[in-house]
Amino acid sequence: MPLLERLQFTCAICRIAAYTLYRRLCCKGNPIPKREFNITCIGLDNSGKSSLLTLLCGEDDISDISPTTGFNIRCIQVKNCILNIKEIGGGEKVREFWSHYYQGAEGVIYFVDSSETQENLLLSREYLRKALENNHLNSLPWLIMCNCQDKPGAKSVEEIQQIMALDKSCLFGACSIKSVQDAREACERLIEEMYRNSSPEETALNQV
Ligand SMILES: Nc1nc2c(ncn2[C@@H]2O[C@H](COP(=O)(O)OP(=O)(O)OP(=O)(O)O)[C@@H](O)[C@H]2O)c(=O)[nH]1
Ligand SMILES: [Mg+2]
Repeated sequence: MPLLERLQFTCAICRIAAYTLYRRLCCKGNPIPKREFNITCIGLDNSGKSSLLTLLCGEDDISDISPTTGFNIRCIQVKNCILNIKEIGGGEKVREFWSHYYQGAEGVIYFVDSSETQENLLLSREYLRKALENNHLNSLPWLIMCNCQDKPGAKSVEEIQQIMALDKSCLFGACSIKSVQDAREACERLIEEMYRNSSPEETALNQV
């Protein structure tokens, strides 16, 4: 083989080797699709559902949020998961329809304004217990979000746990619009629970 051709051949082999090495080191095939979870989010009016979820979506402005009259769908990325959160209004009239929106949920987030009066916390407990008994929700992982921790007189997670006195074991998280990272971390714990609650086939598929 003439020298020039031998040189071209060697260069081609080197290029293929370099490209293969690059693919092995940098490109790990198709990205694994993100796991999605459907979540129902409830809680009395003014407990901060819309505000906190807006902040979790990465938006900064929560100044013009009005009471939710029906429901909103929010998509939030937490870790490598997408949470499709159905946030239902907590006003007196809307509460009666909460159960119409439960089907298809894989997890529940229940918001509490931790600074509320004892009377309103007991009212919140009443709705929480009723929702916990629902057939669509009772076997799912629950996160009780003790929100508004920044407000004066806000009760701690332990105090809210005592007031709620639930039979079911639920996750509890403390947060406020000023500590969104705490809410994110609580959502991460909920994701772990939802993975545990998934069927073995689904879990295996997501570990590929
Ligand atoms: N200080 C303080 N205020 C909050 C917090 N979360 C929400 N708020 C305020 O509480 C009010 C009600 O908040 P929303 O997010 O609309 O409450 P919601 O639970 O969505 O209410 P509904 O849609 O009626 O069910 C707003 O003025 C918020 O700015 C919080 O963590 N700390
Ligand atoms: Mg709302």
